[in-house]
Amino acid sequence: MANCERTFIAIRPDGVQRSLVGEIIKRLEQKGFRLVAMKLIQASEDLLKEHYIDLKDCPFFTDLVKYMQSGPVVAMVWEGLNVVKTGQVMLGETNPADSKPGTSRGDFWIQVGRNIIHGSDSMESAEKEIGLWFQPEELADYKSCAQSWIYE
Ligand code: IDP
Ligand code: MG
Repeated sequence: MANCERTFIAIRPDGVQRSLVGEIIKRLEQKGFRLVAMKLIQASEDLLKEHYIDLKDCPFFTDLVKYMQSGPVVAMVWEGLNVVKTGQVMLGETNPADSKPGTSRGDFWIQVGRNIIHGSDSMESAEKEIGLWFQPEELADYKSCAQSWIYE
């Protein structure tokens, strides 16, 4: 079902250190997306290298993994209609200059290597990333009582 699309969103170590966890979760909650899983985790090097495997040949790969390991990350799964695409729009762009006010990156971030948040870029990456960061039993199975007020 389209309303059950899922994405992986992570607040990165700088987002945690800068006390943006509540603000970022608030935005996703208020939008109407459903929180399916969440944990504060100090990610291992192996997990991060696998997570960013597509970027392994980029010159910034080592720094990226180091940055993601520099503190805990809030790993989450969010669900809803078009959540992958809409989640990305809400997060903002990779290039700081393109991230518009109103997006999490646009409002809270200046430089590409410290951009506070990650979101899956496609349904395929979402599925891969959710499987990488969460065990199936960590995904909560519950019905949101607001469902019929959010969807027709
Ligand atoms: P995204 O986070 O907007 O999806 P990706 O292209 O998937 O961007 O890159 C993953 C992460 O790698 C970025 O969030 C950023 O931290 C880092 N990164 C991307 N491009 C650069 C760069 O040109 N210099 C330094 N770090 C970069
Ligand atoms: Mg990406």
